[in-house]
Amino acid sequence: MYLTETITAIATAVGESAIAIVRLSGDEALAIANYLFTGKDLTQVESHTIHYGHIMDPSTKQHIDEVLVSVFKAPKTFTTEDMVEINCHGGKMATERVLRLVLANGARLAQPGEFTKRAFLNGRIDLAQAEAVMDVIHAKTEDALQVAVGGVDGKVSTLISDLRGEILTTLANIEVNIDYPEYDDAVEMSHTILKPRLTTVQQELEQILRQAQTGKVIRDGIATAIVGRPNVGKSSLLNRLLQEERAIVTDIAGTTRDTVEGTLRLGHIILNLIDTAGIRETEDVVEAIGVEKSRQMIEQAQLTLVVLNNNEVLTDGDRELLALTAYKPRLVLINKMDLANQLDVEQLGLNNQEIIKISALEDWGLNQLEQKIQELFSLEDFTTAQLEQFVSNVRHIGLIEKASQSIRAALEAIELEMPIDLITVDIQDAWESLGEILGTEAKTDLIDELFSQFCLGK
Ligand SMILES: Nc1nc2c(ncn2[C@@H]2O[C@H](COP(=O)(O)OP(=O)(O)OP(=O)(O)O)[C@@H](O)[C@H]2O)c(=O)[nH]1
Ligand SMILES: [Mg+2]
Repeated sequence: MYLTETITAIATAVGESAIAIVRLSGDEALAIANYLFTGKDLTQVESHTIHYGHIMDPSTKQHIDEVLVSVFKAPKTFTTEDMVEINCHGGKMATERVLRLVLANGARLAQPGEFTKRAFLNGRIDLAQAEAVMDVIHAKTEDALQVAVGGVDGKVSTLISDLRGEILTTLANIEVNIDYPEYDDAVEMSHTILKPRLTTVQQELEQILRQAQTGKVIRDGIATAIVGRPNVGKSSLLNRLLQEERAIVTDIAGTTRDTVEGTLRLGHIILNLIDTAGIRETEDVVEAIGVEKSRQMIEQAQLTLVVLNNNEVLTDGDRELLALTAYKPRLVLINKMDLANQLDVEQLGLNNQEIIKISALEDWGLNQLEQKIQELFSLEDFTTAQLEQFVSNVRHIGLIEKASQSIRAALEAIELEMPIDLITVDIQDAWESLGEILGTEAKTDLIDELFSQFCLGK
């Protein structure tokens, strides 16, 4: 019989806690745990039961910890293998000694994500579900959690599988026609029949992509860069929004050298705020690196907050920043409204909708800013049930876009009345792209890469 290596890891966070769990999975899991356990014979107990006892060092007969051991027998387990979870007292020492004993007696240390990887490789969950496990761990809001849980439950997988099913049926019908052109029963896959079918698939893909925009915002938040010349009050704004003194504020221009980050929750939306170094020409090497980074941030941000100073006249630096951000989602904040007006707003030549007047020092105008941001990223209305079907993972979104392009190419080929077997190639591409989401077509290095991003013990 082929033996799977038994893997182990501490599945709980490092540090002192009430309980810490050492997890084992594999053919030897029960035997190893039983060898170290004083209490019932774990190899004889029912599956899915918990047992009280001690972990004992077999060489010294010393009790290491008082524990509860959960026994899960294959195949109805997370990994589909035999699994044991040893619930130790949460001290770092006791837990590590238990882990060391498990390692010394036949198990090897699991790689990050290896338990979930086994669940995938053993066919209990597909790749999209495995990735959603990680999203559950990382979820920062209730909405994000709901999206992730839907993923683990396989709601997204079902959506994708159903679409693949529709595509496969179409492909199969075409094959029958090509192989048995004289076979009358096979649906004639003429252009006229293919077109409405593929159009439906295309509409479904587009609907998924539309909702994915919302899903992605809920899952990852919006990368929001705060930019402006030195001393206009960027860091003051960040601190106000986060309601804590996150960034250093002084009246010295060039205070912020590196980016400072923080998350702000606005209703369904999470803003990942990034305060940047004030942009200007500078001889200072450290500051210059910061300035370069700020420029990159403008590139990467999904939303830019350009901060201007009401108490100064408009400069070339301001104009440059406004030009740099003109074609991206942005809001222009005129700060220091509590001071005398020097800035000529008319000179900006901007739409009033884009401009918000604030005072970071006296804390006003920020409600209006928050309102504007919510309008800008107004999320489609959705129910909790829909939330669970939202695709939110960038890898999945990319593959759905690819599938959508292939179907569009097929539809164009139909318009051009190309031969059906050529159209088939595009339809097959779409089927394969969707398969990559579920992992049916995934390559080994992609799988290794994805699971390496997991936590230890998951
Ligand atoms: N009067 C007034 N002063 C402000 C306001 N916002 C910020 N300041 C002051 O402006 C100075 C610069 O503020 P910062 O928040 O450090 O400015 P910054 O844009 O982050 O500056 P750099 O990091 O150097 O680019 C500090 O003395 C702040 O107290 C405001 O709304 N009104
Ligand atoms: Mg600053």
